[in-house]
Amino acid sequence: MAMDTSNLEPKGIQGLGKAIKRKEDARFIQGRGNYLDDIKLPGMIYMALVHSPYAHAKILNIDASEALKIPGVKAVITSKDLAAAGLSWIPTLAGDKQMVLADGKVLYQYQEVAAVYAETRQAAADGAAAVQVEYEPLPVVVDPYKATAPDAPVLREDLKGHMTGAHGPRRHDNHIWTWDVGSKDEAEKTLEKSEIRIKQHMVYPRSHPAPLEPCGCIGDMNPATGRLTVYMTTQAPHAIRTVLSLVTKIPENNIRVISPDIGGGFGNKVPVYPGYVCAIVGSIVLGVPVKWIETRTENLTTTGFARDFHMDVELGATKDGKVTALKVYTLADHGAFDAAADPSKYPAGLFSICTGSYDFQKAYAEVEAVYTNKAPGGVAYRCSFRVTEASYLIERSMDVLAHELKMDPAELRLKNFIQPSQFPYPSALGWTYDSGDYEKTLKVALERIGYAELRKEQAEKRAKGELMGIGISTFTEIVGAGPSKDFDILGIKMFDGAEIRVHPSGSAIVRAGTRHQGQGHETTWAQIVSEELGLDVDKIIVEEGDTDTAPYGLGTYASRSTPTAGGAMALGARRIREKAKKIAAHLLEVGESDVEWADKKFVVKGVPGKSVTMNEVAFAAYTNLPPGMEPGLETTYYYDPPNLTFPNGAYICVVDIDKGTGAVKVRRFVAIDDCGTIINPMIVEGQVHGGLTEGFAMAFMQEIAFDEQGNHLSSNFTDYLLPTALETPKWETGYTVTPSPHHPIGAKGVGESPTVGSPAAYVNAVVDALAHLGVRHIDMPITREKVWKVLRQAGVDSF
Ligand code: MCN
Ligand code: CUN
Repeated sequence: MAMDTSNLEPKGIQGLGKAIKRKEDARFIQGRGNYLDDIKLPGMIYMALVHSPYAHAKILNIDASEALKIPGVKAVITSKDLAAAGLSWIPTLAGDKQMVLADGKVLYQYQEVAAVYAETRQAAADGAAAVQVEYEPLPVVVDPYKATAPDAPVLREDLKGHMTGAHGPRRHDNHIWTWDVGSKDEAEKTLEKSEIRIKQHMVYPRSHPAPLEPCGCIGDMNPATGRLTVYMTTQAPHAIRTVLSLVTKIPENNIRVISPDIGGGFGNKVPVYPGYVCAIVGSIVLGVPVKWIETRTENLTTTGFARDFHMDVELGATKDGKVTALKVYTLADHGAFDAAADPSKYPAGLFSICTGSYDFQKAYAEVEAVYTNKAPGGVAYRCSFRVTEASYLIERSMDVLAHELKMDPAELRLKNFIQPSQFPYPSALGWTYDSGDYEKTLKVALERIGYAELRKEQAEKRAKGELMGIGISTFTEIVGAGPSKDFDILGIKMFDGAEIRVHPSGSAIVRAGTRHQGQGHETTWAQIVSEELGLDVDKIIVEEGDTDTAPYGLGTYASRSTPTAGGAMALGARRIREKAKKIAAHLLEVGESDVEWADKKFVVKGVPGKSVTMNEVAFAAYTNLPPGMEPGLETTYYYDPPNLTFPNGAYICVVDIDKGTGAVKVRRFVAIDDCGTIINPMIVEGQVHGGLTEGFAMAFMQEIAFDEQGNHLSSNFTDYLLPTALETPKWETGYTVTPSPHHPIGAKGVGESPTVGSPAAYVNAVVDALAHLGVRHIDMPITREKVWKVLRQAGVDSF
């Protein structure tokens, strides 16, 4: 069979807006990716973890003697051993601290209790199974509301009696922090005066990113040189290096973090997990490389949970549908440790974007985070750090209001959108939206789906007793974590670096501090540089993920790569172009002011035939320079964006519901996104398809659930469902382009928009289909069983 080599054919200069195939796919589709588990180092041993069967229990004794008898088992460590190294607890990115291995008690089912090191993976697993742990069960709190009760069991004994936490005063023993924004007084007064007032409780259930590749780490301490190399599935290698250095006191230049190819991150690979720490500690102590890689169950039960937001919203409006005020109270279930990766200034993440696309003059939001007997939560899943919850809240609320007003939900939105003339728009909760044309984006979506005809069809179907619904979500995202004045990780300011080196023969290597996990940076960064420098896109290699070579950067999450590193690429390339221009003038034997950059070459003004290409300039940069000029053509550019970017979109979903079974079929889904200038339309399309599919899964299929004893009910893929091609709808996508005025190429992030924006569209569609039966809200996941119950309660006949 002939190999498809179209990806390897010369592409020439392919700048912004070109739908070229992903450069990285050539290696992925040929099985030549280099993922963590592909890495095998000489003398490497393996680690497995012992997990707690209880959600809350005292540890009376840990006996490793049987484990140590298993052939190949080299060592077993517990919290006590880590304490000797000062590593039994580690700081979390959210300002809390977290046990590495259970210290005296366990706080959630599957919590890591001991680490076993062995010559083979199998021996490590056998060793872990043979460790005997004696537990004394304690009362369990799973419901976050119960965790706030005065008689609730105290989970974090280390904090007992602490009246102040990382982010202010604590209200009760399971309280983490309360964060609020906006004026409560003004919002309440306005609500009282409002002609219409709606209230709604809604839950965004706990979910999990479940990337194809689970998390893993190889610690490789070289006892001869004192140099520690860490291969880690991480979305933020530099931040990890700095934190590792601060925690272990190993000088940062003696730590190299390599994040190899990553099989999906989706936020799951942002936090620091106990397994990482134990693999590194094992290597330091044993002097050999130690590999740890999760099983699927470990991934689903112990790492990176998201959502679990329990929200109460109040929204005021005039009788003719102008919104007046928004007030939100949220109880956030963060599990046993506050491990969220929220920047310190915003403990509730970017939830304060909850006024959405609408011109609210008054707003107030309060988020209270509590501990429960669940794995650390509040972490990321394609969320822009709580924007998913905020967007769901406001988009669902607008539909509840439309229902109350008996107004069309599209009309209600059009009436309340922030207008193009209002940008830069200061929101009531403190953001400055950069740009957008919400009305246009919605109108494109309405037109594309044929909204008016669908409403007619719906009325006809309703008359016949058939169930059809149309759901709209016109969300505003906030992405790009930077600028450094507002954001830091444990004090490390958030900006991003790009290094560009142009070689004499006109090829280049480009490096960034971001780390893609499937997003296509090897292609899009090359396209930005190709656009700015006029170099062939396939002659630009992009490298990320090795802290020894990449410039410092804060990593890839919060759809920040394009807003930050993308900006650094463009500005770095422009800086190179300034020098190149001087060389071009020298080659063309004219003054610099006579040269202009036109059509991706340097041209003598007014003499179109007289020009030099960047390839020629690159060669001259090493061979034929103007007198006194430093040789070479390269730069490192650190870009600290002035603001975040605010992508938006208008999504419309059409569903048909089977009266008998409660099955919901998504008939159509139109997604119009606006992420400003598009670098690669094919990649953006892929991002949108993936995100819409994940949103679909959350809306209809997924929930990380627990029973009252804290038993995890979603620990594998038969209980936590992933959508396949069979249930996934056909997506209809489109774009409007409102460039970001402050971004060097006008681009906004897009990676999370579809997961942020789509859940409300699905739920709104289902509720719309059932609204005439008195249904106002259904919490996700909207399973067949839930809909079936609603239908039977409403007295709907099955046939
Ligand atoms: N892009 C573009 N034009 C734009 C915006 C983006 O061509 N106007 C391109 C970018 O250059 C990049 C991709 O689209 O190649 C996504 O860009 P961006 O929105 O900047 O997001 P990041 O690269 O920072 O990726 C992070 C984002 C997040 S936070 C999650 S979670 C998520 C997502 O990306 N995880 C993913 N998409 C994912 N896609 C895959 N395949 N795997 C994951 O783990
Ligand atoms: Cu919120 S998940 Mo992504 O930011 O890595």
